[in-house]
Amino acid sequence: MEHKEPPIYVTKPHLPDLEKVYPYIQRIWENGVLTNSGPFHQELESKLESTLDISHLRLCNNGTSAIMAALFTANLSGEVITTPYTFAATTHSIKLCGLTPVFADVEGDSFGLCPMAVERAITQQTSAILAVHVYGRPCNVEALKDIAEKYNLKLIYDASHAFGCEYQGRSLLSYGDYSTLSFHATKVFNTFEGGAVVSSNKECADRINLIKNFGISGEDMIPYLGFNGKMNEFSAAIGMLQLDEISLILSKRKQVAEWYDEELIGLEVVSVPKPIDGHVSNYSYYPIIMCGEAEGVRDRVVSFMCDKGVHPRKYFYPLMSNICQYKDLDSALKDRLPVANKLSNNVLCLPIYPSLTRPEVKRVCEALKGALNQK
Ligand code: T4K
Repeated sequence: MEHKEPPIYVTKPHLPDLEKVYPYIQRIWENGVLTNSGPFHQELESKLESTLDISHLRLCNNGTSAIMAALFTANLSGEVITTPYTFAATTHSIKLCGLTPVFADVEGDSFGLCPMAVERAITQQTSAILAVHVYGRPCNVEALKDIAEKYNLKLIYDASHAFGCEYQGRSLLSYGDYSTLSFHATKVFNTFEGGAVVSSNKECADRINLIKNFGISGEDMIPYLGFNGKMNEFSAAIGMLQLDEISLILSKRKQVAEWYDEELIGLEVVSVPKPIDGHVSNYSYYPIIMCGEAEGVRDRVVSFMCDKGVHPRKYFYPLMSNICQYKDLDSALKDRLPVANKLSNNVLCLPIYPSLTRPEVKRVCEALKGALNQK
């Protein structure tokens, strides 16, 4: 359908001024070091650790290889309990590492794994829990830690959405044995493609370094199985520039979220997830949930909005337990995942990014309200 105004997509990457990029490129050309832990790579690692107030961060070439590096390093076998309400990268990483994903349901408020459902899914074969801080909202980290300790399981967080988030006065990345980050173009902090693993101790972080470098520890030593998960110098340089502007990026995102909050007040058919006590958000996504059970409403809303040039996204649909690679794992799966199925059919994420303007937010909300009036 025709619409005159430019499209508004779910996100738009923040980019540093091109003028600021040139000197960094010049330094790469002068150094001749393009990858394999070059000077920008090392600088970015330590700058990220100090900015995020964490230790043991190791850069990777994307968020997926960060998850795989964590799974490999944790030395797992058998089954990994995980959430179906996530991006394909989480579940596929488990399978690609030769492990079996076992889905447990999520909580309606945090969108993260439900601890009781996790405990019910534990078997003799379980070796780890891979949870996701969906939209940067913290999982029930205390309960998951208790379960992991009780059953001697590794606890890994896919924290791809959680850059800069805090929970109970400390970085959300400091919970669990490992937290993995994505620095993809669509993320709060982007290096075009990129990612990182935050480990709970130096020994594991050192091992991540080996795993993401083919398992090589020296010219004549290859003690581990590994792959190429290294970040290149250009991405690391972009990361340095993005980090200089991270406060501005986060405050602009917060402003956009507040505009939405104002615009959506009183809209009864839609609910906005409530803030979680003790959580400092990075406003990486602005999810809304269609209330009521009417099937297909969310999809009609999305297509109506797209016709108006506004492109929200159904993060996360389809649910990972419903896609062909995983749906036959367990015939009772669908019945065990009522909350995840409901969210997956009713959530949409509205556009949010630092350069989104107030009139654009109004346009998004008008398209949403128009769609809701149609149904
Ligand atoms: N774990 C979780 C929980 C994740 O959400 C992700 C990634 C990962 C792990 C894996 O991390 P990486 O290996 O990717 O580092 C996007 C992203 O590609 C993906 O990184 C992200 N999650 C996911 C939630 O969203 P798509 O398929 O929606 O991307 P795409 O290309 O449709 O982009 C969305 C919108 O962003 C476009 O409509 C326009 C805009 N855009 C996108 C790109 C790539 C731009 O304006 N410029 C760009 O360069 O998956």
